[in-house]
Amino acid sequence: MRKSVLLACLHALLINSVGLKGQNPLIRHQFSADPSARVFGDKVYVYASHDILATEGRGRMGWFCMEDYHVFSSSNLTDWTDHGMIIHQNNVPWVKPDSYSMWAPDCIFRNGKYYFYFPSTPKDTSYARGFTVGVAIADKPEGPFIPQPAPILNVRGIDPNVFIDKDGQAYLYWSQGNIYGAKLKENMVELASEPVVLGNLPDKGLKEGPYLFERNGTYYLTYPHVENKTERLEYAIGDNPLGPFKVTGVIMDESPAGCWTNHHSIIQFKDQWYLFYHHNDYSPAFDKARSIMADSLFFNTDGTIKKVLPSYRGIGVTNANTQIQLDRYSRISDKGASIAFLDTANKFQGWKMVLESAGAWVQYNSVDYGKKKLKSVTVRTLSPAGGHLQIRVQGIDGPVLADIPISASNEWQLVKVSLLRFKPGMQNLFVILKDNHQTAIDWMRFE
Ligand code: FUB
Repeated sequence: MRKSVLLACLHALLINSVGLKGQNPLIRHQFSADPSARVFGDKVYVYASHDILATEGRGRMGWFCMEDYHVFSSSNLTDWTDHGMIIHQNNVPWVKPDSYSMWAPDCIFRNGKYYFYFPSTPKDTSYARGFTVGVAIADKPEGPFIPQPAPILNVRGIDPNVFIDKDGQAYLYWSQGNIYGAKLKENMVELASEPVVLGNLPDKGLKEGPYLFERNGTYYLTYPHVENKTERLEYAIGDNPLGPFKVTGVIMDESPAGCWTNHHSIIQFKDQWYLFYHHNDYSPAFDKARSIMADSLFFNTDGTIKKVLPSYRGIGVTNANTQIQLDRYSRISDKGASIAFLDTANKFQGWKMVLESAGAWVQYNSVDYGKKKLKSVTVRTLSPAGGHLQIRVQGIDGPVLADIPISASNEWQLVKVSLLRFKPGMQNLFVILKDNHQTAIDWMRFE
C-alpha cells in the first residue's frame, strides 16, 4: 500500500471517532459530492465522491480532482459517521494510476453482498477511451470493498446507478451525454442485455447522473439536466425500468450560488422521503469542490414530486443540549439577518449568524428540548457594542425562553443566562435582536 493511501486511511480512522452533526452541508470536514444514499438495515449510508484540490503534479488544476471514496452512515440523520476511505484509485487493478477521476458512485445490496459501482479512467483503453464503470464487493455496507480485476464490459460513461426491480431483475444505468440502461446478470458484475439509450428525455442540454426508483408501480428516472446554463434536477416517469419515460418536472432548480453540477439520490427512510444532492457551500469561488446536502422531499397526491428548495437546516433533529448552529437556519427576517464564514481562511470552521438591527430574527426548526427541565442557555457570541438577544419558541411572538444581555467586547465570549421558562419536547427556536447593536452568534446550547 502506498504511503499516501496509508495516510488517508489513518486520517479516516481519526475522523470516524469525531462524529459529524446533521444540517447542510452534511459533511463538514472535507469536500464531498455525488451522494448516493441507501437504506441498509436501520441506517442510511451515503456513498459519496470526494473532491480534493489539484496541485502541481496531482490532478488537473481547475478541474475535478478525485482519488478515493468515503462512506458515511447515520441512524438518525443528525449524527453522521465517516467510515473512511473505501476505495482508492491506485488500489483498483484496472484504473489508470493517478488519473484522479473517481467520479459519482452508487452501491446496492443483493444476496448478502454490497456491490459498489464507480466510474473511472481505465489504463487499458480497449475497455473505453474515456470513462468506464467497475464494481467492488463487500460483506458489510462500510466495507472492506474488494475491487473486481476488470471493469464491466460494454459500459462507456460515468455516473453508474443500480436498481433492482420487484421481480429481482437488476438494471444498471449510466450517462455519457445521454442516459443509458441495461439489465445486469444475477452476478451483478456483467451486463445481461445490450445498452439502450433511454428514450423521450430532453434532446438538448447535457443529461447525466441518472437515479431510478420505483414508487406505487411508477418508475421515476431522475437526472441532472442543463436546460439553461447549469444543471438542475429533473425527472421523467414510466411503466418500465427501461422506459419509455415521460418528462414530468423539476425536482430542484439550478444552484443559487452557480455550482455547475448537481448530482442526487432519493430515498425513503422511516416514512419520510429525502433528496440528497450537492452544492459548493465550502468553496463559493470554485465549483469543483462540492459538499453534499439533504432535504426532505414530498409527493403530490397524483404522484408528482414537489420541488425541493435547498435549505441550510437540512434534515434530522437537533438536541437542545448540543451546539445549535443558528447559521444553518430554517428562516431569517428579510432585513438585518445574514450569515458569514467564521474564518475565510478556513471555511470548514463554518459560519456565524449575524443580526444587526432591532427586530432582526432567525428561526431554527426541530430542536428537541427533551422532558427533563433545562435551566440555562449558553451563547457563543461576538457583539462589539453589546447587543441584547431574546429566545422564543413556537413563533416570533411566542413565549420568551430567555433574555440575553451581552456585554460589549471585540472578542468572542460565552454568555450564560438562566431560562425564564421551559417548554419540553420538539420546538422551533426563534432568536431576536432587541436593539441595533450588531451581534454575531456562533452557536447556542441549553443545559
Ligand atoms: O463528480 C464528477 C461529476 O460531476 C459527476 O460524475 C457528475 O454527475 C457531476 O456531478
